[in-house]
Amino acid sequence: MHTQVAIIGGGPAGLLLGQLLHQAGIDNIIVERQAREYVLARIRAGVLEQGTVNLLKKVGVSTRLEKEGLIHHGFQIAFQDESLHINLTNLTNGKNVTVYGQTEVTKDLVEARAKEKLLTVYEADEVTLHDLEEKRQKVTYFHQDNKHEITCDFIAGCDGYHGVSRSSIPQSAIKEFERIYPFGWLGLLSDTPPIDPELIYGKHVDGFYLCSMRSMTRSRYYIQCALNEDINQWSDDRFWDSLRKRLPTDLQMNLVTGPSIEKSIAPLRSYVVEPLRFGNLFLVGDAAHIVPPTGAKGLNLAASDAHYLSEALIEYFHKNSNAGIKQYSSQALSRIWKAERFSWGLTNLLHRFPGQTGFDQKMQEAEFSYLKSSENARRVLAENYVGLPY
Ligand code: RFL
Ligand code: PHB
Repeated sequence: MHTQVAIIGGGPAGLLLGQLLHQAGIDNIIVERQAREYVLARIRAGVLEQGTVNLLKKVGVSTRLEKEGLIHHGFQIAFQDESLHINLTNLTNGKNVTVYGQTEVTKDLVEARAKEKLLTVYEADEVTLHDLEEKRQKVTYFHQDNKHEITCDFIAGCDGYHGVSRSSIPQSAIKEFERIYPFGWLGLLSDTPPIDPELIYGKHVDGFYLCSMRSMTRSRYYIQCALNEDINQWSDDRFWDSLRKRLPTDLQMNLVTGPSIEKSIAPLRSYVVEPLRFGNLFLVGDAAHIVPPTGAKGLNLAASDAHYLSEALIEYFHKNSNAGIKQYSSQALSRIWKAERFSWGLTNLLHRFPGQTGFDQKMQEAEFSYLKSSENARRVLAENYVGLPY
């Protein structure tokens, strides 16, 4: 088989890139390690920047998003018993974010791809990339014990943090930057109405919490937990009790609890690899960078990377110009580092760090107090939260 662009990984980055390229008449094949059902069942992000929504509109997969997505004009930050409203729309000249689950984005993209009869190979084992520095590359994999081979002009590594793409690049050709946080997030999804129409990011002496949602009847909550926490030790009741205790007193009464649909622990990490290109392999999304989920930036960065790379490849195939693909890494990294800074800052502000000193606590309090007193400070926060321009 031959294709112009072989896309490794069928998560949001790979699927969106595939649609953007297809729309420009560039053929592509997605090679995905997991089964389709597994990919469609993953519960992850919930907040989409306008840029991400615009890209989904551009590739024609926004019907359900426009019907079911919840436009949020603001969110709350709670510090112990004090709350601060961040009015995104007023602070950013009319911008907002859309609450629509990554699970739904993935489903819409998978369906659009199937409708266009574009090839996605699911359950591909031992995916291996070859000849990355040659004019023509090769991707081999096993499917139901048979070996297959795809030749291509470019490879897009969209296979997440644990994928094969980044690890196919010689260590000497890249530089990695990383911060691992000494805690995780324990998330719970339930068919209960959200505690508030807006998201609440909170800080309590017990640690961070987030009240989010998927719809007005489905809630997503997170609490900061230890890294070595055993999920089996967390009954639903224990989760609800811990969350309720962290909420501002006046909100505790509003918490509606119910059985969990899903419960999982995610570690928190900041990570960037540079550059995003090796030969004719390009890294996109979580394969290239990880942000702690505090700023809701991971999926949105995957979308902006897909946008930049699609433009570069379109320029190559349509105008026979290398200029875009030469720029991809530095262009994407410029936006990535700003989102890294924002997510790191919000993580530092809102979490309880083990061994945190009185000074560290005072720094967090001073930052919250500054946000309360300065519209400029809130504007900076809002501008980053809605997403920096492409
Ligand atoms: P994905 O989604 O990990 O998809 C990669 C795909 O590649 C496949 N794969 C392979 N395929 C072939 N060969 C191999 N060797 C392969 N290895 C892996 C995988 O099976 C998978 O299908 O990466 P992608 O597409 O770059 O998308 C990134 C996003 O998923 C991620 O950044 C977000 O989920 C992060 N995130 C959030 N982002 C936001 O923008 N807003 C949010 O509100 C938000 N909340 C979150 C989050 C992530 C979380 N977790 C679980 C870490 C909340 C949480 C709790
Ligand atoms: C979510 O709803 O899963 C979510 C929302 C905002 C975040 C992270 C996760 O910052």
